[in-house]
Amino acid sequence: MRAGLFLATASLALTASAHYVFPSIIYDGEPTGEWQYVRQWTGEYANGPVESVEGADIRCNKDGDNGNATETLSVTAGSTIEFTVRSSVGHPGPLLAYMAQAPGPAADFDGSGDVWFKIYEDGPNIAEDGLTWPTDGATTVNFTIPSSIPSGDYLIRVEHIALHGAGSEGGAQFYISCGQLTVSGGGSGSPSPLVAFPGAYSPTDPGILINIYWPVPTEYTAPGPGVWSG
Ligand SMILES: *[C@@H]1O[C@H](CO)[C@@H](O)[C@H](O)[C@H]1NC(C)=O
Ligand SMILES: *[C@@H]1O[C@H](CO)[C@@H](O)[C@H](O)[C@H]1NC(C)=O
Ligand SMILES: [Cu+2]
Repeated sequence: MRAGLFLATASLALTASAHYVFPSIIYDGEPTGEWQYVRQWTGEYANGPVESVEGADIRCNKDGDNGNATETLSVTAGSTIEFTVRSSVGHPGPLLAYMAQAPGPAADFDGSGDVWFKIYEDGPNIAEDGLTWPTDGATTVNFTIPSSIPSGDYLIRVEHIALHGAGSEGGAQFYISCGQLTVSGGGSGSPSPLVAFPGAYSPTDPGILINIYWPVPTEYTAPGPGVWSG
């Protein structure tokens, strides 16, 4: 009886501690402050996920539409940007990144409308006991800013989708942060396709409602549009 209670408590603690958040950017090898260039969302201290793809929080997390407490980082097109993970990616699932050009300063942009294009997604390893992803346990993640995007201000949205409980609808967990960037040295590309958040995902997308363990899937398609090739 006592042992059973202890086990139940221990596994609850393990579940909570497996949560994570993306609080800061490392650029050009230089760490920046937590929530300096990344929009601090309400409740971030708990590292918890967004659980609905249909609510406003799927865009930039809870209250992440407001950028006036956040600085905007100068970066160059074609360079690599890294996000820190607090404390590490604790669940299996894909890593995705999107950008959206702001009509004015990034701090003033709420990210609404068909403005988001995908710049990155990773794929799984298919093993005998289920799907695994390369970010398992990662303490930082990184992507390249496409070299041909037009110069200007952007939001960058980093997203890790945890699929350990995704076999039933509503079970996937979305770990999301948005950063503010001023891109220089860009080109004349036309990023596409452009999608809206919410809107880009449905709770029954095959990359969101999926049992990654059994029967072991033979393929995996991440939700959202294809990656813009730049
Ligand atoms: C931040 O932005 C919100 C909404 O745009 C505005 O209502 C608020 O006054 C701003 N706060 C500051 C400190 O500028
Ligand atoms: C960038 O991410 C890849 C995985 O996508 C990883 O292999 C590589 O080590 C990362 N680079 C840095 C500098 O963290
Ligand atoms: Cu978790």
